[in-house]
Amino acid sequence: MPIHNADIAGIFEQIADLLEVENDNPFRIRAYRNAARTLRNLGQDVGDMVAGGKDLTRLPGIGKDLAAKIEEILATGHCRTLDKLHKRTSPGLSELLKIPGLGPRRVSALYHELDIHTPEQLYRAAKDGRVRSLPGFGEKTELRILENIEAHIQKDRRIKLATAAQYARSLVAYLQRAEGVSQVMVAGSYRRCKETVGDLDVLVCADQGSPVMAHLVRYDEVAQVISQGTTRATVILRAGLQVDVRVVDKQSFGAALYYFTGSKAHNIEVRKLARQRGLKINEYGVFKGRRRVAGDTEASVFRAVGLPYIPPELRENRGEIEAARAGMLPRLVERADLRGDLHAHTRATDGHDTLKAMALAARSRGLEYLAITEHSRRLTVARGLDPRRLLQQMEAIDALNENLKGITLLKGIEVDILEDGSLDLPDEVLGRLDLVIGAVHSKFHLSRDRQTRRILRAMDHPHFTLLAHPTGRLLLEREPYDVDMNRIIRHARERGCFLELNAHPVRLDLLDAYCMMARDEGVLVSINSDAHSTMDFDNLVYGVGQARRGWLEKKDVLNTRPLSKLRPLLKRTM
Ligand code: DGT
Ligand code: CA
Ligand code: CA
Repeated sequence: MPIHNADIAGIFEQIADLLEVENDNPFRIRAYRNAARTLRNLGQDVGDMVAGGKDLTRLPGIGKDLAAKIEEILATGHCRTLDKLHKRTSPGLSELLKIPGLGPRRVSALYHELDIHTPEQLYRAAKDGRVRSLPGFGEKTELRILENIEAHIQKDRRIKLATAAQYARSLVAYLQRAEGVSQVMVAGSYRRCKETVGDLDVLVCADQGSPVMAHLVRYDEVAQVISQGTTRATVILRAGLQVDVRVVDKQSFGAALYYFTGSKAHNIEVRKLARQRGLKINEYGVFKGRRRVAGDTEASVFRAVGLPYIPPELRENRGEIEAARAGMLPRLVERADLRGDLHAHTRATDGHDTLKAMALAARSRGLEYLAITEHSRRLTVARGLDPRRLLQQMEAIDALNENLKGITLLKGIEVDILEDGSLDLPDEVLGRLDLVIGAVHSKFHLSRDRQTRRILRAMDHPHFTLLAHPTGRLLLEREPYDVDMNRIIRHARERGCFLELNAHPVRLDLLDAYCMMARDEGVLVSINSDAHSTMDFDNLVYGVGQARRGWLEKKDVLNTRPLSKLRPLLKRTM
């Protein structure tokens, strides 16, 4: 892993925060913060500078001591000063600093005045009303702290879908090897493709439960067995993920799969339907009196209650049951429907692979076009392109397209939307591209109205094609910025531009509810990988899962079009 300026800046900021919590010398603290700022604004990688023998002390705010620390971090990935601080302070303090609304100054007050070291202690103190009396806090702050800690603790218990998938795949493969097992499926929120999952609900089809349970608890990754019976067990994996495993026989497998896929709200509604027909549904089957009428497959369960099959991603009781009864279920988009990808980076900025490697990787994933959309100059941490470097890349793409077979590279940019809604590159450059993706990468905390108007203004730009990761949220890390998505979507329709559904597992942004809103307004959504390496094209499947949760069909997705149909859509007429 290369170490970027932002990584080093992050380490310096952590040092400054912890020193501030300890009430250390203010000048020392400020020195670390200044150095961090210098690094974040630097136009080139300090790693390259050091490799090229450049003198770091000529950078603003970097003296001998900090230059040595930068070199230490570049060489070892660590900074001993931070390691020492971590050893000296309780690990809870770093946790506290991560809670939104708690800067180092507040954490310091909590630590010194109330002896609070962890989020849990703070939670109790806030509940007891002990926090409001501290200078600089007050009742409102206390309440906000409570909410933020609740969210923070909650977040820690859920994990991202793509992370869960890694554990799920190996566990399924392992369980399949147990004696007498014919099928293993993961149900629950995982199967519904929710962006985060609380635990894994695994169903195993076998006649005998005990051998499966014995096999399960011998799994290398199992850290703790919470409970173990003959047909069900709950274990915790080393990664901290809880897994519920149930063994069912063939005739109940479909009913169990249906029941444990949920969601609970969906199940409850369908159970009502069954009751109206004099039927009873449970995890063993569908019953009329004591007679089983369905349950070996999920389809048989739906049939018994008079419904067509409803895909798992729709089972949230958000209108899918009514739609199913009316024969109006959407035909959800599938991964195989994607013909191209409109957002990718290369080594020219913060990607890891060359143009050609990215093109070949996209082709090997069945794509027929790939837009190269590097960051623009404003994003210095990513070594964003200025006009000169962008024009160079455009030439390289033209040359490569001459020789590539089976895939076409499109010329694009992921241009920063500046605070006033203008774009970070001149019109005459943008006008020469096949598409322009606009992205917000700064000033996340503008008021709702200003943030919304900033984006609307960017869309007014004649060359604007596509709004990248529309809410800016990072799953479990950063809340979405406050925007009026309804207005943005209506504006996109008026201006003839599109919204991205960024498929990166940390983003999955557009959110499912906004996918529906876009569909209702007739605004096409582009499911993009935002690939920074050749492997990232595999993430498209998570974007498709999210789109399916948002009820999108093939026709609602921009990049299901073949290139010939796409090109005219990218040409803005308004
Ligand atoms: P998660 O784990 O929080 O991401 O969400 P789920 O949906 O996987 O929830 P979980 O693991 O508690 O339960 C798995 C499924 O089991 C749930 O989606 C539906 C079913 N289920 C659980 N409890 C009940 C219940 O009380 N009634 C009904 N009808 N179904 C339930
Ligand atoms: Ca679950
Ligand atoms: Ca569960």
